[in-house]
Amino acid sequence: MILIKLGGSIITNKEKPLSPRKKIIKNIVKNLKKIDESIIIVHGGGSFVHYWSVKYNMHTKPMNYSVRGVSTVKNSMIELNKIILDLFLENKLNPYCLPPTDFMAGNDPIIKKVKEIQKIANAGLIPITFGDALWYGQKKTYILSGDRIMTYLSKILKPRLSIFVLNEDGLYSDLKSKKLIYEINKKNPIISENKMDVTGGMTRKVEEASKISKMGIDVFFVNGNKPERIVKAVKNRKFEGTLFRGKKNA
Ligand code: IP8
Repeated sequence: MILIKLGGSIITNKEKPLSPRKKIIKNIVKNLKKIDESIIIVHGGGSFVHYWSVKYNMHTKPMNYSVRGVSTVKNSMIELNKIILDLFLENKLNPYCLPPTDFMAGNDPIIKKVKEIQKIANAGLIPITFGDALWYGQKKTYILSGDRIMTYLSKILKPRLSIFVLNEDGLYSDLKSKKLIYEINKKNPIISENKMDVTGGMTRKVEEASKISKMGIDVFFVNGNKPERIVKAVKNRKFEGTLFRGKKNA
């Protein structure tokens, strides 16, 4: 099984609130059709959801956030999720919408429920889940990032590969020249912060990718503007992007 995160920066126009990039999503979906293993999709919020999360000052820490904010973030995420589901269906793939409330209790994954996701994927459906505003308990809520979901699913389901689809070629050693890092060998690469992203943007992605690779799973960062690279990563062809090589006990 292959686990794929469609980052918010690739599926939405981050410069413009509430704007999906339908053409790019469609191109990605068309390439996903070329993969003949089962896949599970996680997607981010991009300019749909982070716009509201920033407005209502909501973060990943469980707190008493504005109930209006929780409702609005959730609603906006559902809107983006529906756009993605429709594009999968229109392009003859069979998505299975799976909000994280289906497999999360507080901020813990429900192992039995997560294992069920694998069975859904094995049956030929494509489970699609997403980052969300979630109930924590005792009047508290929190923002669960899709990147964190990647780590939970990787830990429990042990995919053959975990892929983060980005709006960039991968990680750069130098932002000016955009010199690509083909393989991460530093323990904690330093990444610049993005203030518009309440869940931590690239910093969180690198953090979660490092955790997943330490489970012994290869993690790829690839550019979704060139979606054939996703297929290349899966089919072990000449890969372009950044690899976090799976190393147990690293
Ligand atoms: O874009 C979105 O998930 P992410 C989380 O993967 C929310 O961090 C609801 C802001």
